[in-house]
Amino acid sequence: PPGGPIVKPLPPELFIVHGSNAETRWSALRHVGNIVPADRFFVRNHTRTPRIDPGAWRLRLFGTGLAGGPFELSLAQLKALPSETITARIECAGNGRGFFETQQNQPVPGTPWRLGAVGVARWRGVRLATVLRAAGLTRGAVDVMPSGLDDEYIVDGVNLGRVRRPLPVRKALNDVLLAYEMNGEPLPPDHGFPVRVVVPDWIGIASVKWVGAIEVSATPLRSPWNTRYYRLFGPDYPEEGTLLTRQNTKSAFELDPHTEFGVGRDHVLHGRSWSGTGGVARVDVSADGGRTWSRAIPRAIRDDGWHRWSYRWRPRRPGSYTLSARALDIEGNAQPLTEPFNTEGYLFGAVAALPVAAS
Ligand code: MTE
Ligand code: MO
Repeated sequence: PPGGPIVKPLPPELFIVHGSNAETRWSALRHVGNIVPADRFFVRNHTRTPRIDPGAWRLRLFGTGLAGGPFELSLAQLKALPSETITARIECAGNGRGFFETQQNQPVPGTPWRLGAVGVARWRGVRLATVLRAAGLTRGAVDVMPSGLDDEYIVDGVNLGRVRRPLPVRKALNDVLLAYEMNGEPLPPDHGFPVRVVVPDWIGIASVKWVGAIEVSATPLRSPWNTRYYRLFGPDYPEEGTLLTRQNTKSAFELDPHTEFGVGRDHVLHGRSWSGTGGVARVDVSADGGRTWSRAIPRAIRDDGWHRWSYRWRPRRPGSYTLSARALDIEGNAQPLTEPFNTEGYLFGAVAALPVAAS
């Protein structure tokens, strides 16, 4: 379903716009370091970017998982709590969805993202654990459900309410941040000003933007975003679907499709691989559509958010070539060559072919 308007400029050399969502062009990361600047970071809005008065903003915690009733914080009170800065990647569960159709001939509804619905930023804020404890979290709490202050989401005339998705209390207490800065600046409006949730390694929907309330519950919570959306449905999955939590592993070249290269010369190709399953161990690259593979060279001593690599390539004859990159995560899982179909087109993690040319 279509989203709503984005506030920041979306120059065509930096973004591919899909209706009112926008993905980063991979060529726009060619000269960008580890951290994606906010003005190049993808945007995924279910409706539209709201404008929120930071002075009037409150975070309200409530529910059966708290002792002592509802709890409220102003932005000044949140900022007075101990802060932390983390590098974390946010990636839409649908990133790569377009390849189900273009590469596997399996059309699916939803935004036909290529591979640009992902970004890494430095996020500063307060640990959700700190706020939950201040609010009187009880030992019986099981689910924590942040909800956004953007418009209610209406699909086919049915109002599904505010964007919200339960998070198990275990994850909420582990590494989740209530962020008020992105890359050293206040969050931009499109990325959740004044405060968003950042859930490292999980699908993007967990990282609720413009958070206004958090329900803390002693019984499991449900919302459309953990029942009808963000589950894998289809012939390979159980009837009730498989709940999505962590991201999978993907790779991309910092190139636009159909880039032209000079024949008989060396070219240094740059790319990145990333994984929600703990990190990338190794990346192989093929320039012949997957017949032969060679090892890519890491570009950094230590990965932070993603694994950046390079690969030296010399096309010997003019014509069309297919570039592919395939990562192996630290658990030993390689990106597959085809992705099992699911009806919503989530988590396309297969090797994506990039057509280029040499002349
Ligand atoms: N939070 C709210 N309140 N409303 C939204 O539409 N979209 C989610 C998530 N948080 C969304 C939201 C989805 S699907 C993704 S992928 C990420 O935000 C995108 O974050 P970004 O726009 O900052 O890149
Ligand atoms: Mo998303």
